[in-house]
Amino acid sequence: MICEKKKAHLLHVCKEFVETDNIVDISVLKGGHINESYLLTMPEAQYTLQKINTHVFRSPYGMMHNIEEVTNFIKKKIIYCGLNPSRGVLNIIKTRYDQTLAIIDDEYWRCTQFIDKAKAYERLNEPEMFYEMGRIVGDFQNLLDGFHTRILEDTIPHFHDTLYRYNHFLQTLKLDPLNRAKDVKKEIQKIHEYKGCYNYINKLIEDKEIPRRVTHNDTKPSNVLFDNNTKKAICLIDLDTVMKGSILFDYGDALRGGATTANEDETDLSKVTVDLRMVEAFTKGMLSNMKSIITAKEVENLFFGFALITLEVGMRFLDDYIDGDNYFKISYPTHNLDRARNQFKLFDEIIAHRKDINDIINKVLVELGFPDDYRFVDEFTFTKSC
Ligand code: GN1
Ligand code: MG
Repeated sequence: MICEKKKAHLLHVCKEFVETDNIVDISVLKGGHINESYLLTMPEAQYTLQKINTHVFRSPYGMMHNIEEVTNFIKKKIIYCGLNPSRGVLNIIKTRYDQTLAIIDDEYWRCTQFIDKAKAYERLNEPEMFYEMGRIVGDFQNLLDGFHTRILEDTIPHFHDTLYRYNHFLQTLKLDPLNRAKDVKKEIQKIHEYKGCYNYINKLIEDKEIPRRVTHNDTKPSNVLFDNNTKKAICLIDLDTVMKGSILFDYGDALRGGATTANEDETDLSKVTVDLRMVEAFTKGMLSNMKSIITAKEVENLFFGFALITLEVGMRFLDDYIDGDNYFKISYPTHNLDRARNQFKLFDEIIAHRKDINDIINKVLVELGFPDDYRFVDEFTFTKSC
């Protein structure tokens, strides 16, 4: 339910994008830890209206610049392939003055077309659907092949720079504004234990061992749209974090959210483990669509991406908990701590299933006919001193 005061404010915002006399309905869209989202229903179509969280996105215009450049590029590729771009990519609705953002009372608002007869799911329970997600994550790379990373701004600098995240965590620990650190010593210890691993992926990029790509950076299942009739994945949504990065994080983040047996905030940790069927489904979908793009070095490090992003996200939840919950939206006081513990348990399960996961990756590579040098070599262990 939206209160009258809020409704009046929303109508004021809507005026920038649509003819308010024709509005059929406005409702809250749940999901997402950062922005505030609403579903706007008009006679001709539905739209997503969002208030940008400027505490997180300090450069909203930079973010919209990235989204506009990437979606325009994808649109052209889709048209070139003779397909329909209205269902294959996010469509930004500009303001009446042709702007990507409306600034109202110091708030930044944007509007995008809500693709009809399509749906995003918080959890994907069927391997077939997760395979589809893998296919669309791979397709995102295909569609952006030829798009130069230099066009993009670093809208959240160091977003997946795990070492930077660790240093930030150390700062938060030092400040410990609510005196919470004393109660989470075990969790803090876990983060310290693996500090030797945090720079590994970024070093691979810096040393040009793996390519810097245009990546989505938030590939959770709820950020994929599925066609209601065909159940095929149509496109990736929530392009807020599109920046330059590594496919290892997009791969890992997708598994973190989709190949776990429990929700991100499940507190019964005995329920949290890796669903190997889902690992296989996603890996198959993604690699089948990236055969001509992904490098052997990237393939070799897919497992590492899965493990590292899980620890990184856990670290960010714990950082925010100790900091006083200023970043992620929470529903109760220890929500961020519960999320962190959940991610640490998932990390332990990933490590425990290392051999199974790598066997799956190798099996998929053989099935898809990748050359022999595209294999996971089980020499590298995610050790505390890697
Ligand atoms: C945030 O807003 P949402 O839910 O799409 C976060 C991601 C985290 C994710 C954890 C900009 O994404 O990095 O992985 O929560 N987005 C930002 O669920 O920080
Ligand atoms: Mg997001």
